[in-house]
Amino acid sequence: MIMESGRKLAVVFDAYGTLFDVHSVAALAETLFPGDGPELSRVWRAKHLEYSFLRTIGEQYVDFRVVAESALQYSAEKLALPLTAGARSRLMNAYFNLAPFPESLAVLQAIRKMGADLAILSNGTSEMLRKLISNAGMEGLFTHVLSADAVKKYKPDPRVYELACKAFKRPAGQIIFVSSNGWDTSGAAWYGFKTFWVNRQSVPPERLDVMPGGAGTTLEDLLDYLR
Ligand code: LAC
Repeated sequence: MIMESGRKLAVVFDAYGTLFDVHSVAALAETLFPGDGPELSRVWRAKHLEYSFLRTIGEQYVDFRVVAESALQYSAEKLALPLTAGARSRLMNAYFNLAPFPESLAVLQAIRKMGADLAILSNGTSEMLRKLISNAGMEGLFTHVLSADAVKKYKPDPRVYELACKAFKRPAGQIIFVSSNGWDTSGAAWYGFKTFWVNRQSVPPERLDVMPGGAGTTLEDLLDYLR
């Protein structure tokens, strides 16, 4: 499956939740707010996404770091947690330093070894993505690191997915897009990419008129799909 139309395969990854574990902030959240750590992490992530969708629909773009901070503020208030400036800054710092999933690096290396070109296409800013990549020892693995910040819209706006076509200079049908977020693989499939869904939470498929081309529970399952 590596050579398609005589060209190298292009595999494009979502970042948050797919390569990097957004819930790795839960440990610090639990230290700061015993008993509420996992719930804070869950509400924070959901609100972060909701705000990114709303800001795109309402044409009120601010970058993903700012959206993360406002979503954190809201989530703490919602759960009645006293978020001091110090706690906010520690949680934001944890968000900038999310842990990769245990299999992320090895799977990326294996796909590179198969001869494919890799990219990240994420709502995160370039600066946020650079830090995650460098912390995880993933430098040099990606041909392109693409941020929604370039078009000031968030996925699933088609103008964000278009960044990958422009970068690889090929049509959407010749790109495989990988995400753990069902809404993201749906948006990518609407746009025309081939998609692979890393269904880490074993949730039902989204009912949005499209289905992923392949699915698994960790990135390791992507290796089988590509072979
Ligand atoms: C990303 C988030 C939204 O674009 O998962 O990386």
